[in-house]
Parts: sequence; structure tokens; C-alpha cells
Amino acid sequence: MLRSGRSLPMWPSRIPNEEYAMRRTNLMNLLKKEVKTGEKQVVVVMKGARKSYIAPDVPHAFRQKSHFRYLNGITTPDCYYIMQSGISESSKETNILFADRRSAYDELWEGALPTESEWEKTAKFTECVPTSRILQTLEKVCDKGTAVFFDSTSDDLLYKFVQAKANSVREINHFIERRRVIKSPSEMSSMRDVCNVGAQTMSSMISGSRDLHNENAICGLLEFEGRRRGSEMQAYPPVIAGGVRANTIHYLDANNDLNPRECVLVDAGCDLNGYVSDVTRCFPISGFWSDAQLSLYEALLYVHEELLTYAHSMEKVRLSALFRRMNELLAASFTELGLIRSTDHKEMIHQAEKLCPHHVSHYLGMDVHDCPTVSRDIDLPPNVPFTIEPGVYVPMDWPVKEFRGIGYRIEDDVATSEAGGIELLTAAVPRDPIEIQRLMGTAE
Ligand SMILES: [Mn+2]
Repeated sequence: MLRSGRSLPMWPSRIPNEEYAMRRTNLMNLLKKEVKTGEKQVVVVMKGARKSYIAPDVPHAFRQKSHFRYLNGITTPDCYYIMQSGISESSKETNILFADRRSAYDELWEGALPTESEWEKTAKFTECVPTSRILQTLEKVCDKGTAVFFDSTSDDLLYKFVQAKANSVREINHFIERRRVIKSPSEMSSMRDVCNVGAQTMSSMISGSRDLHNENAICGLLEFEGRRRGSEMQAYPPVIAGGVRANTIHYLDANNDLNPRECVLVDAGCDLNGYVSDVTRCFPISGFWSDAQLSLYEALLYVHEELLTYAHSMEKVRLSALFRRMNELLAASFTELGLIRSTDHKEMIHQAEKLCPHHVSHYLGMDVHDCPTVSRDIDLPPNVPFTIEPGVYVPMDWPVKEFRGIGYRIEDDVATSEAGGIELLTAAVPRDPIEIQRLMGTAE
């Protein structure tokens, strides 16, 4: 047990304390190149996530904002963090953490916060001051020679305040995301951990899901299988969609009855030390595929496997190229199946886009849709994790009757590798339809 009464986690963070300082220095070096004429210093103003409530005294699950945590490692709610540096290369940073201590009374209800020296290990502040002093401090720190970088979506009042004081105020998100999209070796280890836990969770959930009567039961299994492996929470509200509900891509109710003749689509992730996984699998509730279910599944699985092979063979991986490839493969595979009935190539692609209206990939890391300001049309360097997730959602009025109302997505997590190609991070959960049946105990 730690001094504050918190027990040691099952998975200690992989990120060494010095890495936070390195991240700040790298970001600052990027920002120093962005200053306008006459600007002599850079100030970064970061606001952490606030504790919020569902009802009086009932808090939402707390998760620190990833940009904030990335730069200082702090996971305490309601903090601010200011970084200040001159623009010359040799200028040292000054960091100020704004955080409030808990009173003895609050500690009685909510427990103790980390100590200042625990915060200091990752945040390396020169000063730690109460949050009530944020404006007073900004007043002193900002002048007409200052370039402020700010997460402007986070606080209108603060934004207006610095706008009046500084020479310029700019959005910081894209600058942090340009750094965050490429993972350090310790971040890659964190991604391997969480993707492995996420894959094992999905696998065990499938094993326990045969003949379940309601989507809610699957939700409970995901929570149980994830948490018992050390996942701190689900990475996002899982999609657990029986039958035609799978055609609603972000269906989140997860509380409908499951029909024993239908398949279920489950899209879920784990969250470990601020890094997340994102996996989707589909399986028949009874453990037995109907002919139509199986043939459509195999047609999509073919596309998925081809995409993995293609990504692995690419000289430089580019998500936009993977997306074009998915549409080509879906068109070919569904034409062969008879789901698309056209001989015109353009029309085939158009039909494929109708059947799968989403992209094949997004970046993955501290957030599930990681670094959304980074283009998907760039050559990726090594150590960039992303998803591969082709899908098919057959509308109830699709001309080919036998596949109507079936929705599937097969999603794995991969990363560009130093050795070239990609590394599969979610190998611990099968995709093969027979292997899925083996998990469910309905195949030898
Ligand atoms: Mn995804």
C-alpha cells in the first residue's frame, strides 16, 4: 500500500518519469519555431478534465484529458498546468501546476490525493499553487511579447483573458497530436499491454456468451473480463448489437433481447494507464452460423485478411490508401458472393460504399480516435498504432434478400513496425469462424 492508502496497480505505468520532461521539451521546440515576429516567449496553458456529476453527489467516471496527461502525467481532476519558455534554444522551461489540496473533511469522503512530491515526479513543476490563482499568475506570465498556445475548446473565460494579455493565442491541439501520433518505445509497450488485455477480454467474453438472452449480459461479461485483467474501465461505451441493430454503427443501448438465430456485433476496448484498445468481433449467439451468416462473414473476413497483408506489404503505410483498398476489396468480395449485382466497376465501388459507410482506420493511442487532427493521408513512420476495421451493414431493403439485416465489422489493432510493415497487437482474439465456434464450445 502507498502512503495515501491506494494499493499498487496490477499494471504499473510503462512511462518513465523522464519521458514527460522529454515530451514537454519536444513540444516546446516545435512551438518555438511557430512564434511571430516580436514574440520573445512561449506560454502553454493546459486545463485538465473536470470532475463532473450525473446527479447530486454521483460523479461520472473520471478520465484525465489525454493531452494533459501526456505532458505531465497528472491524473487528478480539476488541475491546470502552465509551461513557459523563452524562444532561444537554450531557454529553460518553467512549469506551474495548479491544483487544490483536499480538506480533512473531503479526504474522509474521497480519500487522499497524491502528495505534492508524487505529482512532482512526472510534472516537474517549479511551483504548485492553488487553482484560484490561475488568472493572477497568467497576468504575471503573459505580456505583449508572448505567444500563448491554448486548448481553446476547454475554457472560454480563460481564453478571453489570455487573448487580452498576450500577443497571440493559438490552438495547441494539432501541435501535441503531431507528437502524440508517433509512440515512444515505452508507449509501444503500453499499447501492446492494453491491446493484449483487450483481445483476451474479447476472447473470454465470446467463450461465455453462448445462448445469452440479452445484450446487457454481454456488457457485464466485458466489464468482468476486462477488469479482472486490470483494465481500469472500458475505453468507450461498448457497441453490443444483436441482429439488425448492428446496422446502427454507434448503437449504444446494449439492453435489447438477443434472438438465438441472430449474430451479435461487439465493439469494445480496455483502458490501461491512459492507453486504449479497440476491437470488434461478430458471432452467432447460438454458436452456430446459418449459411447466409457464414458466407457473408467469410466474404468480410477475406477483405480483412487481405487488408492486413496489404498493410504489411506497403513500403509506407498510408491510411487513405488502405481505405481505397478496402472499397476495392469489398466490391470484389461482395460481387463474388452475390451481394452486389453489378458489372460496372464504378457502380460496384458505389455499392460497397453504401454497404460500409465508414473509414477503414483511425489512429489509436491514449484516445480511441487518437489524434483526430492528424491527416489520414500521410506516409506513416514506425510506431504509429491504428485500427483496421472493414464492415458490412446490409439494409432491410437491400435487393438481395438473404443477407438483409446482417451487420458485421471485424476490427483489429496494429502498429507500423521498425522492421517495416505492421505488427498485429490484438492477435489474442481469433477471427476465423470455426475458431470462434471453438471458443463457444460448438466446434471441435
Ligand atoms: Mn475503431
